Amino acid sequence: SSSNEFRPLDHKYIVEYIKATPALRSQLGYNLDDLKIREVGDGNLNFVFIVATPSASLVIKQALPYVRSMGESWSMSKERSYFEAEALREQGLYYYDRTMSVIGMRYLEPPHIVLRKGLISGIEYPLLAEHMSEFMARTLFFSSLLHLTTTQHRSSVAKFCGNVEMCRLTEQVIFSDPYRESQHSYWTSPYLDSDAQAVREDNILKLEVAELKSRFCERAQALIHGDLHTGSVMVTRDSTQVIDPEFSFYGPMGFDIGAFIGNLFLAYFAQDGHANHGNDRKLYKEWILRTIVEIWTLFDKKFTALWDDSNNSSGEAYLPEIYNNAELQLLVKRKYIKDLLHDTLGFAAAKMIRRIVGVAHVEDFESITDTATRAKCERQALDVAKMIMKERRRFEAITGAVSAIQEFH
Ligand code: ADP
Ligand code: SR1
Ligand code: MG
Ligand code: MG
Ligand code: MG
Repeated sequence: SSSNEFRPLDHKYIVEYIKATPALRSQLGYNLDDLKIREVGDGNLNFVFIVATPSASLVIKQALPYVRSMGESWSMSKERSYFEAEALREQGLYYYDRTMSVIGMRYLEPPHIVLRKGLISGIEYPLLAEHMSEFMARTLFFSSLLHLTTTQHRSSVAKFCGNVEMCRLTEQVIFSDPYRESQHSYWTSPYLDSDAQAVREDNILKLEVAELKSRFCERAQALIHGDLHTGSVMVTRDSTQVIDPEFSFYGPMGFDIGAFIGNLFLAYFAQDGHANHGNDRKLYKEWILRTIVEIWTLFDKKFTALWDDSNNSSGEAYLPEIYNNAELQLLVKRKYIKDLLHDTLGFAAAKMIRRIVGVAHVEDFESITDTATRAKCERQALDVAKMIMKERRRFEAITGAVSAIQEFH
């Protein structure tokens, strides 16, 4: 079912809307007398309602034609929810109404929390690396030319190529605004005034960010999530669920892996600001770094295993008649993974920089109330990110990059 016209949901209208929508009614059971509704959106873009009866629940997410955190003056196509729904088809989408830009999906019940909040609280997630490496290896491999024919790949690229406004938002806030004067950018002032200026005056950094931007805009390597930071993952000790794929399109794989790892590095650098007398967070910082190494290592293993097992698949990137001996196949795989590591590190660094001197900051730092302490944490993260962006090609393995980061500060 779908509506005839667009209208923003509120606590009252959402009840009418659910009652008039059989797919949502049946999900909730037919007795809708005792509906509890809470708007819980804490992201930058959209409105998210948890809807529950005493025995059933669901989440309703609506995109309005602007960026929530910036207000109505920053317009943004509500068609973003179409791409989110398309990406969610494999992952528990209940319902989609294109006119209303409304998605109905599974409510990830407590004790699920947003990973970023868990990281701020210092909680270890023993299966996080296993689950996230599996998610990334599978989504990226199966949408790439290692699995698809060029015909299949092109038709899938075409399906997502309309997500233009979301890509343009990323181009602006990640690859442009931090490197120029921008009315929207801010940082912990006055502490980081000269650091922000240094970013805008760093020629080598600008050369590197141009290369990353070109990869983001020009390389349709796989169907990526497009906003895979630690606020886009909900977790318990045993469960890891990726949400919020409204930025999805065919782009470089390293953009997703880098988003996730870069945000783990931000969580790492914020820990000193969350330390207190009871807990210096030293062991927790080590856990974060181990998790970063494990994510990459497991990703490499799982991705390579999918590739090894794909002998009879239709992937057309490396035709078996040409890549016809074990030595060459190994060379090709090692090169692919190494290039991907360098992309991943570059995008991770770009994601870190934008969260410190750009428009949308992260709670990891924003929740550090002492400004001098926050600035110190942010400066360390910024300096490391600049180093990683410039030096990324010299790292042969993730362990080298992580060691360099530990030695750098
Ligand atoms: P935005 O696009 O605005 O960032 P998100 O999809 O990230 O919106 O959702 C915002 C918040 O709503 C999340 O941080 C989370 O707290 C909550 N949320 C979103 N989807 C679900 C879900 N399926 N189950 C439970 N909570 C959710
Ligand atoms: C105005 S920038 C808003 C940011 O929030 C989204 O989740 C993306 O990360 C985007 O860059
Ligand atoms: Mg979000
Ligand atoms: Mg979002
Ligand atoms: Mg990010």
